[in-house]
Amino acid sequence: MKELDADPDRVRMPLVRRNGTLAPATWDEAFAEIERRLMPIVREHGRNAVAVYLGNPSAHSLALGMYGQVFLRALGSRNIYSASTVDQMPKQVSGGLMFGTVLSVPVPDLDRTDYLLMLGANPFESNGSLMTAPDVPGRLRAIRERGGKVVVIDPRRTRTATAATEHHFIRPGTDAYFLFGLVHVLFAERLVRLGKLREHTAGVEEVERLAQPFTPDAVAARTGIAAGVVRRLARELVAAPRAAVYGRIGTCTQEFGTLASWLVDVVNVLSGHLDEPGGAMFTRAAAGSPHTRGTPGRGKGVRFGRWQSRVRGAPEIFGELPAACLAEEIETPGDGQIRALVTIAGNPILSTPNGARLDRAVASLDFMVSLDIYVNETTRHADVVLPGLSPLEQSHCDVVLRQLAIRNVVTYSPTVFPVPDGQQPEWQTLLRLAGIVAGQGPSADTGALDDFVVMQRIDHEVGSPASPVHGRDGGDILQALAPRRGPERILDLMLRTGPYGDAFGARPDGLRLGALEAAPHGIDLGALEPRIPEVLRTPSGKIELAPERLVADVARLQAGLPRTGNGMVLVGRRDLRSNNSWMHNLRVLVKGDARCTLHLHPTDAARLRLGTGDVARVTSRAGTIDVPVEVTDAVMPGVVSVPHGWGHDAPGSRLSIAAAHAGANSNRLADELALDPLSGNAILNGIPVTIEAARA
Ligand SMILES: Nc1nc2c(c(=O)[nH]1)N[C@H]1C(S)=C(S)[C@@H](COP(=O)(O)OP(=O)(O)OC[C@H]3O[C@@H](n4cnc5c(=O)[nH]c(N)nc54)[C@H](O)[C@@H]3O)O[C@H]1N2
Ligand SMILES: Nc1nc2c(c(=O)[nH]1)N[C@H]1C(S)=C(S)[C@@H](COP(=O)(O)OP(=O)(O)OC[C@H]3O[C@@H](n4cnc5c(=O)[nH]c(N)nc54)[C@H](O)[C@@H]3O)O[C@H]1N2
Ligand SMILES: [Mo]
Repeated sequence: MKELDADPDRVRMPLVRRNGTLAPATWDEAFAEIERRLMPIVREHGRNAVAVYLGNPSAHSLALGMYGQVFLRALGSRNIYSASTVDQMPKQVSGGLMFGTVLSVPVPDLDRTDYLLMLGANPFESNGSLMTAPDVPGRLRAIRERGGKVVVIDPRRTRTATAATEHHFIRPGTDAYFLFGLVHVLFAERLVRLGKLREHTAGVEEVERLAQPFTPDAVAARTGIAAGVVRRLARELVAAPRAAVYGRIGTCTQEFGTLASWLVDVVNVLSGHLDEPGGAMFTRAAAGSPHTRGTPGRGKGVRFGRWQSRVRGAPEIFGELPAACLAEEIETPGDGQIRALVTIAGNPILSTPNGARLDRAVASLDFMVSLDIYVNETTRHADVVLPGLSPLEQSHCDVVLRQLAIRNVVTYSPTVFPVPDGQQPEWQTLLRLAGIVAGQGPSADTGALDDFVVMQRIDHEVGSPASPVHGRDGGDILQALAPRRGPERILDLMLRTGPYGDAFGARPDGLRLGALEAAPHGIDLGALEPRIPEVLRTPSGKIELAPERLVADVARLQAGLPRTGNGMVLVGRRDLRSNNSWMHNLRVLVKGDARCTLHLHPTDAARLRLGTGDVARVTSRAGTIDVPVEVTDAVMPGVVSVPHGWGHDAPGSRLSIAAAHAGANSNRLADELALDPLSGNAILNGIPVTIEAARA
């Protein structure tokens, strides 16, 4: 935190491109430049000509999360892209279809479980993900200490796997087969335990029928996990009084991402562990959760595929398009071509497939604006860079990830340092951008816009029959939120109208931001509690175990069952001292041995005549990179691993320390044409590659 705060390379004032280079400018100059360059594009080519890419930190920042949406609504473009389609979109789709909202994702009740089956996750490096808690490694160790069991399925023997009771290598991209194998055994051996979920679950017979071909023997050949292990794990899962299955990056960013994500929860349901203490449960977050809103137990369900991307016809997904389509939408002429791009806290040239192609595409844009704290591989192409703040200069409440917390908790951190002179909070930056694209010019009154934004939210609350403030006077509520402004005002409104809220006086002991400010260590709202059927928002009011769109994709899975390819495939990995692409300019995190290496199994190394320290040339359909080899039996034979987020050698970026630890961009190998069809998610694991020695 200190190094990030003090980093001299961090951008602290707006930059505007003048004669080809990014030069310091005032905020007024920067917004004037955006007005001057962006609005003619909108007028001449329409709103879809402006694309937005939202990066990962926009899900972790109050300002970006709340006001990013305001900007998107004001812009009104269909060309919205985000890191979600190189990450968790498959889980959002499967959970949405099964349980009814875009964030209906059950999380393992880590502190009470006796048995955790974990696929494609490495919390000893990542500390979790769709499972939010401090010290996840400690909590995993505690499972074993209380006599429980942790089973890890991963093509690499990770630190998490080493600390687990049991680890099995799996051929990348085959988790759906393995999980269907478990489902097959549950039915074949009459182990299905629906318990109290029986009356709330539809589609059980359909799942039984679908699982027929996926016998333990059939899936063993495909996955590399022996049939006996599949049978035993299925029996153990059911026998364990409290058990949960959890899948993460490795199960999402792959060929069958949505099917694998679905089957994780199918197994949770069939083994009797969904919505049970110690099983896979739904968090009841203090703010922002879609499944604490509306009518309990029933809803509209989720909608996606409402339109298609222009060039490839890829599906719209919860209001956005697959990030892997961005380059072609910039490159391909015609009506609706992207001519301008706004990136918000993202580095898609390193994070999304075929980075080299995207790099060229982005360089060809007519205009680009980036909200970021660095000039990096992506933002170096911007015509205007609008700086964010150091984390110590921003208040924080992780509204999104708390919705996946393993306990109902809420915390709020005020700013540590004031906003320095000449800088401004990002919510104001986003409001000024919203003002520009709404046609109000470059100097819109952000105070008035902010009042308008909060009033819209208040109107929505008082007009919603399910809201605890339904029918109240909106003006009174606005008054009660004074003198707060910006994200704090919206957060207070969300907390007070949320499931624990004070409902502006109706529940006097209820939650409000003031209570959080008085509780610097946060407020514990208790252990997770069973929430079915109340949590459901499907049109049927049931858990949809066999949603039509998922069922339709099973044919594709079945078609691949006999496949036996024995070529090399690439997977990724994370490291504790790295965070995607943007923590590499901090000396404390990059010192020591190089992190960006190719993990190669000894038998493959011998065959390829490569040793530790040699440089390998790795080639896929999409591209080629050279990476130093690290021979290790921690990776499965036939599988190699390179971490993503490296490749800091681009001219024009301003990352002096990262440049000295450049590494290679593994996403030059990821294929932008290969998507999980249901979610539009990129396939970042299980990429076919060839490997040879790089010529010196
Ligand atoms: N091959 C492969 N590729 C992957 C993955 C993988 O496992 N394998 N993982 C994927 C996943 S899970 C993710 S989430 C994506 C991440 O993809 P991205 O979000 O595109 O990339 P990040 O590296 O997280 O970039 C975050 C950016 O936000 C900036 N930033 C940080 N804090 C702030 C702030 O407060 N305000 C502003 N304005 N900017 C800020 C940083 O400087 C950086 O440029 O990568 C994906 N790519
Ligand atoms: N230190 C650190 N922490 C982070 C991040 C970071 O970059 N660094 N990134 C954050 C972000 S944005 C996210 S989304 C989370 C991700 O959180 P995790 O998913 O826990 O993170 P990974 O370490 O990428 O773990 C994915 C694992 O999947 C394995 N894998 C690859 N392919 C397959 C497959 O086909 N099947 C199976 N079963 N496994 C496979 C990989 O070998 C890897 O061990 O981490 C977050 N936390
Ligand atoms: Mo992520």
